[in-house]
Amino acid sequence: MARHLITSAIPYINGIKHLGNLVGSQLPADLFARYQRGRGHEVLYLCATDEHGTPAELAAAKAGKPVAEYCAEMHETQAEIARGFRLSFDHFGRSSSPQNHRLTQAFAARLDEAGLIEERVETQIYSKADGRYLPDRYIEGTCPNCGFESARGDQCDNCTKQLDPVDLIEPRSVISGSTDLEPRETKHLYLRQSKMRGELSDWIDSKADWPVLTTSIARKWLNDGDGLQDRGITRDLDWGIPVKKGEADWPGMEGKVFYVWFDAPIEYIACAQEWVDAGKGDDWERWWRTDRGADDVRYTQFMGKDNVPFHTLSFPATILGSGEPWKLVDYIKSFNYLNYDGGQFSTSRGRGVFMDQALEVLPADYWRWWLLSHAPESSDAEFTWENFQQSVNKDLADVLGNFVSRVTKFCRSKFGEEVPAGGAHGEREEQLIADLERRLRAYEGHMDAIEVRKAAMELRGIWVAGNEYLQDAAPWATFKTDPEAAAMQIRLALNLIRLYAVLSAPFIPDASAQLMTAMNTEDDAWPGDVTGALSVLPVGHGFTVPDVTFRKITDEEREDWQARFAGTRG
Ligand code: B3M
Ligand code: ZN
Repeated sequence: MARHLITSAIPYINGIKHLGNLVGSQLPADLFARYQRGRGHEVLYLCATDEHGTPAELAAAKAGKPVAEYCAEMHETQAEIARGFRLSFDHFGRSSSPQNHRLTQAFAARLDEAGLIEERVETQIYSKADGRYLPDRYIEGTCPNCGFESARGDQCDNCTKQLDPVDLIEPRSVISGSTDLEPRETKHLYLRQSKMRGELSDWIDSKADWPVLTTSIARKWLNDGDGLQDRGITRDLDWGIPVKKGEADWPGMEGKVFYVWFDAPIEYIACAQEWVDAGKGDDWERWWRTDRGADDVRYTQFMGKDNVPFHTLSFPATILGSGEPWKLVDYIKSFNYLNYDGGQFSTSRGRGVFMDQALEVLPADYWRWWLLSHAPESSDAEFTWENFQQSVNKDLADVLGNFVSRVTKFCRSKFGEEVPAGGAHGEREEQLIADLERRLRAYEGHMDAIEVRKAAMELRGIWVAGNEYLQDAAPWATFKTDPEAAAMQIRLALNLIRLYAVLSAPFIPDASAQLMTAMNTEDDAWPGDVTGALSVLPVGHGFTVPDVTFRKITDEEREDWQARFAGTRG
């Protein structure tokens, strides 16, 4: 039995995520976790909310709530929606946890001891009225380039020019509106990751099996001259993890917090501690410490391409720099973007389908199937309602759903609600079994390699093979001349339904559970071979006809939804 540690990028706390976010991290990670559990392996699948940084502060201010309260509520909201999508986290933690505070401060102390932290003095904008330094996004003013009056400190939304807060004409605080701003000197900590270029470069070079998308982004940052610059890991904010050297104060760093991208990946480890402290597990070190057994663990991370530099360079720099025996990631699966109906998903403009809305419209399995079977792996992908309707109606309703309904209903009407006895397999059955055997191995191969689209295609092929068999065998016709043979065909088909439930569970867990219940079995063992799998339900085994497994999407619904999600979410 292998052991799989699986993490998906931890979503920002500042709102509900859209389907593009979902398919780029949590959903494929869940697919892989379910698959590995199904194969009988030990899995620890962790995710959390990413709760620090200016986006969290700004979102809380907009909601008119204290940040801590806002984060606690939004964490619950995101957890609830994740349950709705059947994301099977072993724990859904919080980067603001006490465990992450302690661990982040401990990492900073270790890096300092290793000579990898440098204190630097720099100039930043201080607001006297607000009594604080203002990060770029907290400053607005008139754009020197186009005259737009609400340009942000980092960029003008009107002409897109990249700005520095000192460029702005009549700069003012976003918090108070005060124009009483002045540049002041302030001290910050820098992680000297440039000292680790060689080590990081060797490590990336050793990952010949990684997706090109992952390694090409990592190499670009490594080799882009200043890609691996030393990185500021502290900020002048109230909300975050206080800068400390382990448990000790850090002179000169009072009132400062760690940068969100420093503490967020450390939460992957802290989350395992939270999992233990919540009473769900008893040993986190065997997953994370190579001196405590984690050498045997295979660690896989899932994320969108924009997160790759932080996971291939910054976080490994933290881990390697600490000099402690932490587990490093073995495989990084990254994704391109999912676009929405001729444009981009937009959180600010409410364009596209957000996770909560998706579940209001249709159950999780419909979305899971479309998203996974169209995962943006080799290039960006696009969600359109036409394509969604077509996939659902064809793959789920016509192919899988229809097979289940025809087989169970025919059996009930001719043989009753139990697996019928009958003759031996003939040539057509042997041919089906050989075909399924080949397809099963291909499916396993794609799932092991986390080739999500190819795996979905193979699974669909497995469903189609059953349909074609049913069409050729035509038990309804066979029954008229040879009821024994028809019984054998149906016995095989009923067993095929159970096999489909087992194989499809990582993609469509609810439908899979429904089929298992209908087939009246808890035997969800992954098939050793197809012949064996097709004799699990013995003659005389009772079953029931399930309700409709998947319904079709009508043209009218499609048009309604298209209009409803075109923009400006309330
Ligand atoms: N929260 C960005 C994102 O959700 C960031 C990921 C952190 S992973 C440690 O895309
Ligand atoms: Zn401008």
